[in-house]
Amino acid sequence: MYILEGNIGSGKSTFLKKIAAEHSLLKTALEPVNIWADEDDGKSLLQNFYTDTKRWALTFETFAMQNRIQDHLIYQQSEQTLLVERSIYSGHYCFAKNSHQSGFISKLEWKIYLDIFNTLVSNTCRVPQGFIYLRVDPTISYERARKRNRSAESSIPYEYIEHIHERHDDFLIKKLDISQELKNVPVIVIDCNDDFETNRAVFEKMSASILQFIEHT
Ligand code: TTP
Ligand code: MG
Repeated sequence: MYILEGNIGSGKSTFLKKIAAEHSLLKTALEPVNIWADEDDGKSLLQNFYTDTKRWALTFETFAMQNRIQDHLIYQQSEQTLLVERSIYSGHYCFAKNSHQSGFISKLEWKIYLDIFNTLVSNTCRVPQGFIYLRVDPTISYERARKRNRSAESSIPYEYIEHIHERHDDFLIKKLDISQELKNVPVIVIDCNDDFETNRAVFEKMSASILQFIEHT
């Protein structure tokens, strides 16, 4: 299993859809964002998170963790090469950690969340074969997320995108505060500032690097 990581709006879903259309042997899985964007009682969990962050951060991060672990357990059984959008690791090291550092999750809530994370993840999940980090300038991911126009995300502040960008760099480039086992997982960093949705040459260059990485790790 290989994991495609990157900020909100960096282009992960766009890349997975394009590569799946061209490489039928490569199995891909999109992030289950629909579950969080489902509108029950008029508001989705994602919308609640962005409009009343302190109230909803722990609920959102815990539910997202549960969803990601459930998927990870299925993916790690697969014998095919799988390319998956986001993971329990970015959910934890980028999003939940950011919610804690930004004060959206209190010290007590963080302790509860960490207890659940450490017990479940260390006992059930195997680290992936590699991480593919689609790295973009936060101003670009902000613009792409706005262009995509997911209704629950209309209130995302630019500052949040900037923080999530820093958390991705901490996790995948600086490898800050992560376990040795995770540090040993190879990471390829792909600069995705240039538009690859419409520019064929840019897409081909990035897919060649990613396919080569998968072949050699
Ligand atoms: P997505 O592929 O939806 O971004 P993502 O999957 O990384 O985001 P999330 O973390 O929320 O899952 O791309 C966001 C938007 O940007 C989409 O409308 C397509 C547009 N886009 C471009 O215009 N040019 C590009 O080169 C890319 C990659 C995306
Ligand atoms: Mg996506």
